[in-house]
Amino acid sequence: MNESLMTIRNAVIDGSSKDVEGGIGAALAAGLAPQEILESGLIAAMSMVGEQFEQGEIYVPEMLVAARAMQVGLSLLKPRLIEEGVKAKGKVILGTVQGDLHDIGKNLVGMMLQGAGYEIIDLGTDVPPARFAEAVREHRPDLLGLSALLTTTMGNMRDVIEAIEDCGLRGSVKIIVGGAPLTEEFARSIGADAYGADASRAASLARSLTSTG
Ligand code: B1M
Repeated sequence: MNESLMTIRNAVIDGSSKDVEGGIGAALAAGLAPQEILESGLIAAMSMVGEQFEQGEIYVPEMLVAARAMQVGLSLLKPRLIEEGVKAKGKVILGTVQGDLHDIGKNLVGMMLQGAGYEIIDLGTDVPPARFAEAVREHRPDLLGLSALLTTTMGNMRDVIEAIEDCGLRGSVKIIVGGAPLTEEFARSIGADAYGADASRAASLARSLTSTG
């Protein structure tokens, strides 16, 4: 594997933002594609961090510094990833559901959608159902994207969809859900329009759900 990708992985795992920055600079200078740096460097490192956490080798503080280093890497790659963005194809509201603070995947989905030409309104993390419904009423988006990383919070997606139904707005917006514990079947069971397994799938789903042709 390319040496700079190794540097990036180790730097994320060690929580060293400075080395992530150096590694990404080196990888770009070596001509690696931003998508490859993202997948084989940053995302690969994060799944190793997850495994170490699961095995009790590291704890929440280490996971947090790794996440910060990953965010630094994402912000460096962001301009490259959205470079191809053209004029807005539609409006998307994004958020992580109530009780859940994980936002790296959601941010990545936001970047990919921005790169695909969508205007993004990001409500952040730990967003209550009423806040989602209020934002849909206010902004009238084409799409609503919900993220959840915990088995204990994924059920809150159903509450968001119900809140939007209760306001009579369900017919006006397509809903994509995603996050590591979700499945296609779960998405269907809560009445979402689509399940995005990853950020690039979310972008292609957005394109097909909003295409008029
Ligand atoms: Co947490 N955490 N965490 N964590 N964390 C997980 C999710 C966990 C799987 C770790 C583990 O045990 N192996 C586990 C969940 C277990 C479960 O429920 N099954 C877990 C736990 C238990 C917890 C705490 C409860 C720990 C504790 O306090 N004891 C706690 C909960 C806090 C809370 O939310 N209330 C907690 C806290 C944290 C930190 C704050 C330390 C930090 C988050 C920092 C941040 O996000 N700003 C953190 C991290 C970093 C992780 C892991 C290691 C990495 C998550 C990540 O960013 N992955 C994670 C383990 C893992 O996932 N391997 C873990 C990289 C990211 C690019 O992937 O988010 O999956 P992901 O997003 C993907 C897809 O899922 C998809 O596309 C993305 C990119 O392709 N996707 C969508 C996501 N949203 C989408 C939306 C879409 C479409 C696709 O459409 C709208």
